[in-house]
Amino acid sequence: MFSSKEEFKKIFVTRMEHKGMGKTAELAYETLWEMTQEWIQDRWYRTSQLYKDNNEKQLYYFSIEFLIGRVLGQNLINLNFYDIVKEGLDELGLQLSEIEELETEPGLGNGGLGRLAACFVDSLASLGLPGNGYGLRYKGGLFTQHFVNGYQTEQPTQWIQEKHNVDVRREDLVVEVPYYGEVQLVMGMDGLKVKVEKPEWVKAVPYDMPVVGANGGTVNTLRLWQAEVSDRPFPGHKDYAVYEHETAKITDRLYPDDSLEAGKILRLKQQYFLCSASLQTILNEGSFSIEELPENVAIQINDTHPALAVPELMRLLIDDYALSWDQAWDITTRTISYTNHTILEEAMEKWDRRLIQTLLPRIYMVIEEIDRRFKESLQEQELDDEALHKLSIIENGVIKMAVLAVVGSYKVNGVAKLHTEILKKREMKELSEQFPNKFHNKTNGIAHRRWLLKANHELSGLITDTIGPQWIKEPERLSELHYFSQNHSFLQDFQAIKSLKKEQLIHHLQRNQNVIVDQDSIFDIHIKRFHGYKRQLMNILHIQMLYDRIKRDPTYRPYPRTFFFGGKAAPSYHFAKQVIKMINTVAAKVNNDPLARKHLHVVFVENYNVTQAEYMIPAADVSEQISTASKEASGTGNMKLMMNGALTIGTFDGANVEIFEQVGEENAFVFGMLAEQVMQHEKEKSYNPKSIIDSDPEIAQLMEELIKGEWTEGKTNVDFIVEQLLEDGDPYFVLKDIRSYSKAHEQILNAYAHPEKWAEMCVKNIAASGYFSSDRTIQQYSDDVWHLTKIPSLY
Ligand code: F55
Repeated sequence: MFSSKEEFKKIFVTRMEHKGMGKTAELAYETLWEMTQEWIQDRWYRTSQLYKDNNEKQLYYFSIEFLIGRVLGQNLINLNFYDIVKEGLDELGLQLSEIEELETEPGLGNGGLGRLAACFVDSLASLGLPGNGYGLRYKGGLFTQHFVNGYQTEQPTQWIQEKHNVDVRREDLVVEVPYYGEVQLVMGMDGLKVKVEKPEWVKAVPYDMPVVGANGGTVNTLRLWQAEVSDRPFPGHKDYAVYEHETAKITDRLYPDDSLEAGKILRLKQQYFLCSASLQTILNEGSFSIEELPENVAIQINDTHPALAVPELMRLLIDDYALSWDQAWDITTRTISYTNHTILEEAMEKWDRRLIQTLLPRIYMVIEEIDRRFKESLQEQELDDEALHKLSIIENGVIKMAVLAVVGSYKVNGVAKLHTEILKKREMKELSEQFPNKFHNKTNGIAHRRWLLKANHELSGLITDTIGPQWIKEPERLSELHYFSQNHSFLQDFQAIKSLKKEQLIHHLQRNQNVIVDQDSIFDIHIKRFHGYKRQLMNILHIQMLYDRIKRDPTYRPYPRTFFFGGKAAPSYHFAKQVIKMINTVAAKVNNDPLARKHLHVVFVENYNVTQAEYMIPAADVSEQISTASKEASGTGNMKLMMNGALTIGTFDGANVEIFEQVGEENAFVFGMLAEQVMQHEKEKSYNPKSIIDSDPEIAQLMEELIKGEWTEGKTNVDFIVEQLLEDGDPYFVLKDIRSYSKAHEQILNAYAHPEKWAEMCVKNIAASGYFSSDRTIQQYSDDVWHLTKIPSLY
């Protein structure tokens, strides 16, 4: 379409002229959008033809969330048009970055899990692998966060823009999903058959989005389902208006909870909607005999949210394809595999038996039979009650989705080495003993094309100028930067880019939030969802300690630091919301104190999302990864920050462990309890936070101030926090770890005092970050689980 800047400008200008008058930036956005879409269409079509012609095995990644972020800029990057377009627009007096700002980010996810799915589809396409995403087309993505009087408020977010849709409605591929109804046995041609009488049908309309791989070589599909009223006869056991209303609600909005299982009927409807619509389409579209499903299709379920895929596939194979139970089970358990993302008890999905029985009566029968047969298979072993409890799918009126997912799939993985070990040795010990070959690790990764190439185009340019462009295709080649980690001029260039990215973040914040940040301060960044175990509380308590020290000790005048926070709390998560309020309160106090302000600045970035992350991550000096050891399954922000040359202050948790392994502990700031110690304390209930207070006067003073209300403005918002720390036994070991955390921060200050040495450590981090590209993760999944064949690149 265009291969040079001049050509681009010519086509662009002609198109703009055709569009006539209007706001220039908006017209430019539309024009760019159309131009890239046209480019993509042809490749998209050709990719699907190639898959068909070669009968390629396809992977379907089922996920209730795809946190894709803005699309236009990423497509330009992956098509290698970004530079041409940027420079061309510059010459026309337009700024690409401003045009990009016009796109509303599709926030179809909560956090790590949803973003991982987005990185994975990027990597699949970039590696030329036949893999597609299946998800839901929520009308409203994750809420927009505002602070009112320091408290989080939530506002619904609409991302769908009628003018330039990022997806294509596929009327030709509509399927119908059945809810409710009565299960009956009917006599068919070949014996008794199960039939669900008078179900309530909901129409599932797919909307397809192209997923453009690196160099535009492969264009795969992200298919998102939208719920609409069915054209089929309505059974009439409820008011049609109620049915209409309930149907619209199915894909109306994303559940904003990333940690507590909601247990709500609407959530169950969403999950089934995704599974049923996707499976029906996969079976309809396949050009193979049903017995060969596992050779032609792999289905990966992203956590247990799509675990109903197991009984739904069984139902379709038995009821619609007339297979026997054993045949169906063999096929199902060779097609589906499952990824676990958490060991937190409260996040483990459990469904009330009656809820499933009412909403999905046939599915309930299938689950019951899976459970019965599994229990029967265990009978010969002498298992104690504890083991039987851990191995049961249905127990005490609830269905445990993780057990169903493990039993119904051929591979089960954790998302970092430590997490997988904990799954195998503890949380899922009994299951892993039953199925020793099922369990494996796949350490998460991130799409370096978004988190380095797109978010930090300047650093990417420097890397390419230094080691050549090969690293883009083979990110592990970033290791070649190691040779330059002591090269003075390279380090200077790196520092200049870090400053530039800080400046860009400062401008962004000034424009959006009206705060002014000191560019020369240390940018210490803590960005992630708010949760007790992620310990944003420990960070803010530490800032309070620093404030006290500055006030108390005239010799303590540390180098200026800006502590950035970003993240949302689930609307129902009271504790997390109190921590948000507390950070805002502390920020106001510290920032308004003339003495403290010279050394400390606290900035809470409102409405943290993918776009904000793209500004914050490249500007970071320090990456806060301070979860209570054993609790964070992996973390992926840790990888993004490392790849952008931030140094990690972190615990031995999740993928931090592997980050330290790759880069060396001497190039990070490691502190805190080990997972083993945490779990030991939990088991023996042997930790008492009061003992910390008795032995550490500084912590004692801080707690006293909190109790006295010195950190609140009249309102007693910290009461709840103090109660958790003292009365409730400090479940996330905040007081236990805060001393060693503080020491690690002192080490940071010492290291930062030597700029060149600091830069050397940053570069070593970048050099060691290639392992954390999701290209590596996806290749490993493909080799060990999905067995996909790379198609030759089209271009
Ligand atoms: C969303 C909905 C529910 Cl009901 C439960 C959890 C979530 C969710 O968003 N989980 C999530 O983000 N988990 C995270 O997954 C990441 C990718 O594997 C990990 O890096 C991270 O450790 C984990 O917490």
